[in-house]
Amino acid sequence: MSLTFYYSPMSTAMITDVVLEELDMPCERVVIDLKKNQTHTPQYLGLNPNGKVPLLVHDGTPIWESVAITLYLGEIFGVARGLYPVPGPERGAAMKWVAWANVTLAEAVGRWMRNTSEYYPAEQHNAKAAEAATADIHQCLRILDQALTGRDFLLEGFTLADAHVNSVIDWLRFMQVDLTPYSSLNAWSQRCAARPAYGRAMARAGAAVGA
Ligand SMILES: N[C@@H](CCC(=O)N[C@@H](CS)C(=O)NCC(=O)O)C(=O)O
Repeated sequence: MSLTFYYSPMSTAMITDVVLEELDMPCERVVIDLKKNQTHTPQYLGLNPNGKVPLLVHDGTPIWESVAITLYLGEIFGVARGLYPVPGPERGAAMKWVAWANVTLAEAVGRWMRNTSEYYPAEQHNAKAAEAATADIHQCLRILDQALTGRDFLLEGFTLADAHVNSVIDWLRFMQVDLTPYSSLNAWSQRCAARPAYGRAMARAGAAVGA
């Protein structure tokens, strides 16, 4: 079997790296330098026409989009390891949280960033839109905090659902959003970060960016 993972440290590709570590998957890792535009070479675009990381090539088949990659890995390699539930209601619950993290929560975070962050030109910022995005983010955080109250993980034990939701929470923390009001969420996020697989992925990324 051949598995090649194209990624950049401290990017959207981190969630896939964490999942590969959780699965203990032997794979070739190819670091892509976004500053050098390495996702826009003809060779790379031939594998991923979006010109983005992450990209996984499994036995010659390119798979892009982190949700697709991680669910694919979960289905093939994760069920036996308990990282992804067997088909049935528990799998539905896992998919629900993965979709929620990447569609509902990430959409609100992206909207908030477009209207507040220095990564986007100030003249494109809209105060009312920023206010609405902030309210939507905190509504999501309340939902998550409530779902985690009285339990260690979103499902029975750590799964892809936790890895995905926590990767968006990491993004919010990086953007210095105050998460302290959400105590169950914070305790859970610490449990996710204490996992050896998460530690290995972050240590590798940190070493690559000199953090
Ligand atoms: N929805 C995509 C987003 C991928 C994405 O935006 N990747 C960024 C890094 S965070 C990228 O590769 N940007 C390079 C570019 O646009 O040139 C996924 O989850 O895979």
